[in-house]
Amino acid sequence: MTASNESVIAALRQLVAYTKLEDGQSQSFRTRAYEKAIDAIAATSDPVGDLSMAELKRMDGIGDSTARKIVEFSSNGSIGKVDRLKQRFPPTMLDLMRIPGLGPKTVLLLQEELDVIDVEGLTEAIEKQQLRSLPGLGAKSEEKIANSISLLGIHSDETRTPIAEAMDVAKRVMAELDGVKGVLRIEYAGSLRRLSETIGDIDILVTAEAGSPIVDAFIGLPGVTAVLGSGGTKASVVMDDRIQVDLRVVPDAAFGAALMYFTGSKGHNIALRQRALDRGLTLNEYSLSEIDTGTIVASNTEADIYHRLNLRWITPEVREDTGEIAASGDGTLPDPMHVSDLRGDLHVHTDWSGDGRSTLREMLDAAVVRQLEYIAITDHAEDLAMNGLSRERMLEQRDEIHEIRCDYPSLALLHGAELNIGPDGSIDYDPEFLTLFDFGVASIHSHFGLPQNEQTDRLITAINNPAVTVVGHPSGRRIGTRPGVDFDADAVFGAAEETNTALEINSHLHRLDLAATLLRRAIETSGVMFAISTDAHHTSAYSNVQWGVAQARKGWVPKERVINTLDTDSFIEWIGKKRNS
Ligand code: DGT
Ligand code: CA
Ligand code: CA
Ligand code: ZN
Repeated sequence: MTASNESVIAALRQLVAYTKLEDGQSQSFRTRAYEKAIDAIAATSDPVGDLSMAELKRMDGIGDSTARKIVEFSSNGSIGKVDRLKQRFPPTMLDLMRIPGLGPKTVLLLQEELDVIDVEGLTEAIEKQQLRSLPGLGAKSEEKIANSISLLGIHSDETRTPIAEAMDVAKRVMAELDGVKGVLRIEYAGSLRRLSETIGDIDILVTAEAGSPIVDAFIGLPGVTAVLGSGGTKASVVMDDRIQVDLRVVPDAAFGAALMYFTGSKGHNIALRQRALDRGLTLNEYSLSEIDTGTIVASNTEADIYHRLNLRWITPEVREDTGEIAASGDGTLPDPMHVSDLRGDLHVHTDWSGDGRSTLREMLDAAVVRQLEYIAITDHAEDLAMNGLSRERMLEQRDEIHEIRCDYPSLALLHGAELNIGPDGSIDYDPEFLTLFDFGVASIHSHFGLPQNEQTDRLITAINNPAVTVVGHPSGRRIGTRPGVDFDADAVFGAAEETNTALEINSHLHRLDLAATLLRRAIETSGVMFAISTDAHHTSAYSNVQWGVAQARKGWVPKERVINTLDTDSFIEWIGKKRNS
């Protein structure tokens, strides 16, 4: 069986992580080469597991040594270098590298000097004040690391995984299982399907023809590091020493009922079961049926079951037992948004930014393929260290955009920038220079630890700036590694509403920013508008918009509250309200 692209990417990601440890630094020419190859594979639909060395090397972004490793993985299911490095560095050391303030160098030092290889050991070492004596560290870094651990709630018995990582694993498992003989349908369920921020375990549902070797294939997948149990119709494994995956094989006719049951949440299931009982029906993972006669009234699709309970189908993201059943019953649950509702992307980088990886033309070509009607190019402004553009570069980019505009007649092309919100709420450049931009996203990229009142003032100052059309990833959080800034949500929503400044829903799975609870609060208590943006740094990242839209659904955000669902003229008119006031 050919290795799926998802598996190849996962193997290369592991290679990157272990190479960082081997090198003792977070970036090197080797890790950059692997990362370039990951981008290249993410951008192609061709199965790279089928390609020869020579064919791989012909792909843009894949060099000799990476090609060799891909071929090795395709034929052996593992990469020798990774296997060797795993002997030196236990996988728990990768968990340590995820803690803010802990780079590969420090993690190596912890292992060498203190024999610390996991979070538990690290917590102990901090308690004994052992970190401060290590070269390059001090009492201050010790405190900072202790703080990260407690803020993030990471401790030894905490095994939840950030959704971005869990989703990668799930996609990879599904891509592999797709090739197994007799498999009919595959879907992920559980908290992952509900778009929870962190995932306890991944739940995969499969329907298959009789005799399909699905369970055996599952427990033998590349990346399985332990089999926790397996039977005729279910199995549980651990992938990459990191996350549990549960497989359920269900009858095809019961797929809807099973998907609904295993999607949960448990609270949603219990409330629905009560609703069924009230109607003389019983609901379980096999069907909705009559209590008296046992006759099945619905089982094939989720929609059939909801309809039979006098409800419209409820999108998985809101199935948290927080009022969605009543709201669906009385018609107040917003219609779930779809990717096709969006007409533009308002936060897009190119390789003009230090961290952008596709050219302007590549980004625009891909936008046309995605049938976008408008786009704001928002490369980093000058205050962002390393990656930002000087005034001169911004002016050059403005000229380039002006020149190529006529090559993209179907696309309204805005020249914007991603401005940096300083600790006092000020932004890059000066007011006069800022008027050159058609559009501005302003984001927090530093000073995450200020107290709430300062963060609130900071955001409101930026919101009051006429150059700021959208506040990008407003909390600045990175799920599992950095808590967002603490701000008075109602004050910020109010200021944004009043000034016609939109708040971003950032589509990266490691951000999903704003959080769903804040979105829901904003919708209920204010008239603030949102922009669902990809913040793409590569053409392959446009597809992340599916997560931004899912996050909007999870926050009960109706289409009418999202500025990039507007047609081009209405959109330009909307941004003009602030710019021209
Ligand atoms: P997780 O894995 O902690 O992130 O959260 P879930 O929601 O994926 O939970 P999990 O994997 O234990 O179970 C998957 C779904 O199966 C859950 O969302 C609802 C359903 N389920 C599991 N146990 C029960 C139960 O005891 N009663 C009911 N009604 N549903 C259950
Ligand atoms: Ca689960
Ligand atoms: Ca489970
Ligand atoms: Zn950005």
